[in-house]
Amino acid sequence: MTLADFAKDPARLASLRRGVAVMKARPPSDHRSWFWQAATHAYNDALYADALKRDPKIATVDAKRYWNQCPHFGQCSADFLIWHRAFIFNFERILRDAAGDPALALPYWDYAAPDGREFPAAFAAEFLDGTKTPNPLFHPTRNYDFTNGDTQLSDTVALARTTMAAPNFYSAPGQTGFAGDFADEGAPVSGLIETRPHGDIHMVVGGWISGIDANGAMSDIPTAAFDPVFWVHHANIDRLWVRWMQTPGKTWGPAPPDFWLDEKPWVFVDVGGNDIGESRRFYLERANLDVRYDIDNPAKPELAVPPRRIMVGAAPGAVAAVAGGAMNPAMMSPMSRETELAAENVPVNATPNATVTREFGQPLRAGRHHHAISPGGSGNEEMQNAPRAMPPMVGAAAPELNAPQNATRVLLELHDISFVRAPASGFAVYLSTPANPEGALAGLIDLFGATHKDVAGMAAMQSVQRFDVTGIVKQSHGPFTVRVSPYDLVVSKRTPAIKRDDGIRIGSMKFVAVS
Ligand SMILES: [Cu+2]
Repeated sequence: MTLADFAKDPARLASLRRGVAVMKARPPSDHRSWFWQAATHAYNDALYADALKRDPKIATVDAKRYWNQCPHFGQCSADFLIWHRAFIFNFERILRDAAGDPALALPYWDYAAPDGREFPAAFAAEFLDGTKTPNPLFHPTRNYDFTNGDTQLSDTVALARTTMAAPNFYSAPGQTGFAGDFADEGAPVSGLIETRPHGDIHMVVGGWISGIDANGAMSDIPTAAFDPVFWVHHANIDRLWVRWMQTPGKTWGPAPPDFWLDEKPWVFVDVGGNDIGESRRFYLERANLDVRYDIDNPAKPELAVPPRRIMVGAAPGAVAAVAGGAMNPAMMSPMSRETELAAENVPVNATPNATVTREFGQPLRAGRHHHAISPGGSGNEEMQNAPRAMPPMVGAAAPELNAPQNATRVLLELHDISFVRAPASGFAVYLSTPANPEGALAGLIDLFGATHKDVAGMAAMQSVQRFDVTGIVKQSHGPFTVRVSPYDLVVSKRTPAIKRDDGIRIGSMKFVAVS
């Protein structure tokens, strides 16, 4: 049920608070503790050092196996929804057990509803109703202007219209999916829901805490799940997934292959202390987890999970025949090549007050800086049915660069994204041409997790984001202008919000053809 309704019942709210308080009081080496559950998502060295002081036994935990498991570190973007569903499912059982209340279910923070636009009051107060009793749902590092009610979510973020209107679950060439892509490991094209509302809400709640010169917990991956509001945020992300599935006219887009659906990539520790981890297919079908929402309606059929293509035990030759054209092209073609078409290495500084532009004056063409991801294959191994997106602009390609002739996708890559403070605005990227100066939306910059430098045990990764601009590039030869436009995460209820410059920098931009 919605958090707003849930919070109206004092007994329910007390049960949630009790569960969280009990978990927080458990030693971090206990898999049912707050630390363990949050670290399962991600954690940093400071949090670990603090936990070690309280409980030397955590040094014996197999951290590699159980912690830092969230798929925000270059795993394919299609794992975002599935992993987080499995994660909150297991968490909910531990919370219920800790509260001693079999009826307790995680409420969801419905930010699209009129009573969900502000930070939830039950989580905001440091102490309970004028007492000195700490509120277990409080977290000290949050964006104060938002949690004290000075600002509320903008329509853009709260309603996430483009995300909810997406026709495809998984990304198809030229069309970013609601849930991302199962073939984009390494440099993801984030799924629509992962950037908005998911990432936007993380940035709004966490923000930048000027008093301590640090990001709020929610705006940084390794600290996010330590804030209790993380769980009601992710419960809503899971519910929005269900709502999207109930909306008529939705399709899967490219269906993932069976081996991907049947893989069991993750392990969690359940309430009883046993390792569990089901297949992606298992978590995709929410009936398996008994995940139910008040928006459920048997009269509204949901988009069904694609049936298994191959019967177990079928002759090997049947695989190719049955799987045929339904698979994602990138997945079918391990020999895929990437060709750089144009690059701009002068950094762009994005500001909350104005759109900044970067011109790609020359029509895109295969340049000298090409690189192949893997040794090129013979013509037979290239996609047979690929849309021929690119021919006009690659006429001058060197002979070994025939790849763009049958390019399946054109990507706009933003490299080396960084910021000084967790940004108080979001940024949308548009691609415009002389014929369309307004430009078409390429995507939103996913600033939540743009940098990974503070995650325990992980080397700093250069952050790359990719936008599939195949559709836009197909319609024009350019020249292209990339526009980085700020949008409001929140609106102020009193004075106009101050637009803070957060030192957001995009190191370089590239157009890349994938074939
Ligand atoms: Cu999240």
